[in-house]
Formats: sequence, structure tokens, C-alpha cells
Amino acid sequence: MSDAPDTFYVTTPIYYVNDKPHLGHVYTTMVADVVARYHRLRGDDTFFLTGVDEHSAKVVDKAAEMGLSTEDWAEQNAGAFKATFEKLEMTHDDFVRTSSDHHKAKVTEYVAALLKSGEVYEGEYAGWYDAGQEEYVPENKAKELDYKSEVNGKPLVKKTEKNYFFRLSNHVPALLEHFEANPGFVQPAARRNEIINRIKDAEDIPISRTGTSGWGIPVPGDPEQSIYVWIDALFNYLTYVDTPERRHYWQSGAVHLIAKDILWFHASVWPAMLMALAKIDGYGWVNLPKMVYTHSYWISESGEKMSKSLGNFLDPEAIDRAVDTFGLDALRYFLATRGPLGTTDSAFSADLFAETYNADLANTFGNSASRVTNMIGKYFGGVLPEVGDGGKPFAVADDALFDHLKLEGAAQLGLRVVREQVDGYIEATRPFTIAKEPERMGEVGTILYNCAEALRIASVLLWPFIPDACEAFWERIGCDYAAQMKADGGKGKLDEWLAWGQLKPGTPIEKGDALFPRYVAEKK
Ligand code: ME8
Repeated sequence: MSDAPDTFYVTTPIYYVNDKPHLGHVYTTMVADVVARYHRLRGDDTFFLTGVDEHSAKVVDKAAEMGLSTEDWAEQNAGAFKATFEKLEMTHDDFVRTSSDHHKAKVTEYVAALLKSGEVYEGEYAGWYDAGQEEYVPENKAKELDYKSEVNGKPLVKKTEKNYFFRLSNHVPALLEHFEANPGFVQPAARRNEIINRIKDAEDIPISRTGTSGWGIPVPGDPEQSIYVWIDALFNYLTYVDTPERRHYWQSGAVHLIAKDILWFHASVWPAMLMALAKIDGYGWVNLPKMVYTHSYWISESGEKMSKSLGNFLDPEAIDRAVDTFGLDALRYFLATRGPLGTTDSAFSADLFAETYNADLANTFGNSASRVTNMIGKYFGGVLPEVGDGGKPFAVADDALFDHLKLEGAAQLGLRVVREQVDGYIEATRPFTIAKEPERMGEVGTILYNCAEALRIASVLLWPFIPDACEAFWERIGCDYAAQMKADGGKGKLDEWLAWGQLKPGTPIEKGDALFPRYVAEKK
């Protein structure tokens, strides 16, 4: 199923700590988590990075509004992000805080090198500024937008300041060449075309701000200026792996997962800064990311008021409500398989959530697991029967689904095994009918062994999406995979665990409670 062990580095945006995490933040981190879990299982030397972006003026403003120091407010929200990700069983290998000493020292070092090389220079900037986004908007774009924020509709303001600039314009030809030579750099393809058109007219960009009340990283040699939060933030992907032990992750080609709101920075400014850095002595090892994968948004369901059971889907409490109602696995499964990974937004619908849960989890994996363990209980006293001559091995092919973020397809692989190799097979062979003839119990045993084995294989495929249920199931069928998952994410076990015939006849099989009890909507 896979080639030689690879190195895999996946990142999420680092989120602003002006408030607590909401479901949108959880989404990108959960997608990265599902993908990282798969890569570890496949045997890749995997590094998964998520975290928070602290030096934003939004944080300063919100802290003042709350009557707290900026540090305390940032600390509190960084803690909330960390706690949420832990509660949701994310398997990130490190958690970025841009206020950390390592990050600040590295950003200072990179900007000093860029200044010295002339890639960053001092100048004066006058332009249209979107205060909500902390972003300057180029004249042509500002005009197009009628001088209003693309995001919140508030008027853009004219701002003049002394700034340090990055020579983005110098890198336009190289960027365009890179896009040409690497069609997979920005995905999906439709996003790539948007960016190419915009890069053509790229001008130099300011990368510093005048005085943000001591919050932020000072420009080396000019403490009156602080490094613009976006530049500080983008560098996180590099600073956190810029150590002798981790540098190979960077060099393997990062996979950046982001949403469409922040594509411009990731597809133009970021690679250009890396190109500039790579030309400087001592940074020859700095290469470009492999891919910037840009998903769309979760949006509220049009036409429908806030749903009773899930409430306003994006607010921080929505995460707890979804977990309380359906369970953590179900939230992870729904977000990963029904989310806006492509170029269209997804409506977060409570009905679709319940439907997906019942169809894919309760009625498929959960129901088949109950059926098969029940029959083993009933006909074989809860002991896995011998498989006769009718052992029914099958192979699964994944077609690089995870590499292309085809998460719904990847989950369907596991479900298809359940539907075809268990449900369909039981319908075709009818073990409950055969079991009425005592001399045919050998046949029944073979059928149930085949079913248990198929469910085990399906659970390996489904584990990145529903790890808790799969681990509970393994416990019931006497597999020790959970301990290995805990130890090293099941590193490199995929091929072995997908191979037919791992379960040993004679193993006690436990029925247990339903893995996914059917959800019945409360009466409205
Ligand atoms: O932009 N649907 O941080 P941020 C899907 N700090 N994803 C969503 C979403 C939604 N409705 N809402 C938010 C920043 N997201 C910067 C990033 S990176 C160097 C710096 C996710 O807190 C999505 O991943 O505004 C989006 O890109 C990100 O949250 C924005 O988070």
C-alpha cells in the first residue's frame, strides 16, 4: 500500500488568541490530525504542528476591553486552545506559541539576515489599511471593494508610516516559475489560478509596524518598529522545526493546511520570503513547502435558524455540545468527511450531522460490530471460531486518497469493507439460517471468522477518523493495537494490520455496548 518510509510534515494555521477556539479552528486542526494519524500508521516519520498566533493588535485591543494585561489574555486563550486540542485528542507533536523565546529568537535572526542581505529595506508606506484584518489592501483591490473591508465591510483607512519592506516584487518571476513547475503547490487547482493572477502585480510589502505597545517582536536594530504579525506568524512553520533534530521535517516539504481567507500570505509572501532566505549564507537548506492546501468555510445553514441541538455552530460552546450529543469520534468523523475541503463551503447542519452519524457510524460500523460479536456470543460462546477452508481474504487499495486530502473517500474505503465484506456477505451466506443445522456449524464459524477479520481490517482503515471506537473494538476482539497506538501512533503498522488473517481462533470476543448508539432526534 505504501512506498518506503517517508518524512511528513503537516501544519495548520496558528490561530489568533483574541478569543477562545471555535469550531472553525478545530476543523483545520482535526483534518491535520486525521492526516497525521494516517501517515504515522503508514510508517512515515511524521511531524504535526498547530498552535497560536499571539502578537496581533486584536489581542491587545481585546485584552484592554476585558481589563486584562495583553500577556494574561493571550495566556488564557492560548491555554484554552491547548486544552481544547487535548480534549479532542489531537496528536500534534508540538504547539506553537509565537511568544516563546525560541520563536522570537529565530524570527529576529531571519529578519536580521534579510535586512543584511537587502531583501528587507527601510521605506515609507502609505496605503489603504483594513484594521480588522490588520492587512494593507493594494490600491486596485481597494477600489474594487469600494474602499471597504472585504471581510467586515468597514471602511478602509488611509495610513502612512515608516516601515521596513520586503522585496516581494523581486521574487515575482521565480514565484510564477514555481507555480508553473509545481502545479500541485496550491490546491485545489481553482485557488491556484486566483493566486497566479494576483502575484503578477505584486508590489513590495511592509513587514513592520510602528509601536504596538511593546507587543510583538522588535525589528532587529530598530526597537521602535515591531515585525508585522503576519510575518512573525508565517515564520512559525520554520522556527518550530529549525533545530538540528527537526530540520529534516522542513526539508521534506511542508504541507500547509489553511482556509481560503489566508491563501495570499501562504502562496505568495511566504514562499517568496523562503526564496529570499535560501539565498543567504547559512540558509541554503531552506526549501519551499510541498503544498498549500486551501479549504473553504463551514457556514451556517442558510434559511434555518440556529438549530436547537447544536446551537450556533461556530461558537466555542458548540464543540462541547457536539461532543456531548454525538461523541468525540462522531464530531471528528463528521468534520473530516463532510467538511469544506474543496472549493465550496459546507453548511453545518444538525440534520446532516445526525444523518451521517446514523448512516455511517451507527448503522454501518457500529451495527455490524454488534451483529458479528452477538452471533459469536450466541453460536460459539463468545470465542472466535476456527476458519475452515472458506477463509475469504481481500485487498484494499487506497489510491493515495490521503495525499490529496480526499478524506471522505478514505473513510468510505473502510465503510465499503463493512458493507461488502460483512453486511453483504452475511446477507448472502445467512449464517443465522445455517446455524439451525448443527452439522453446519463449521460453515457458520468460517463465516463469522471472515466477518470479524473484515471488521478488524475496516477498523484499521477507519481509525484515523474514529480512533476511540476502533480502540474499544480492538479491545473486544483481543487485538493489542491500542497499546501500540498509544506508544507511537502505530508507526508503520498499516500494511501488517491490513493483511488478512491476524485474528486467532480461540480468542474470547466480547459483545460490549453499542459503539455508536443510534441517534434519535429530540422532538422539536
Ligand atoms: O488567520 N470554516 O488566524 P484565525 C473553516 N492567525 N475553517 C475556519 C473557519 C470556518 N468557518 N473559521 C476559521 C489567522 N477557520 C492567522 C493565521 S497562519 C501563519 C496565521 C480556520 O484565528 C481556518 O483554518 O483567524 C482559517 O484559515 C483559520 O481558522 C483562521 O484562524
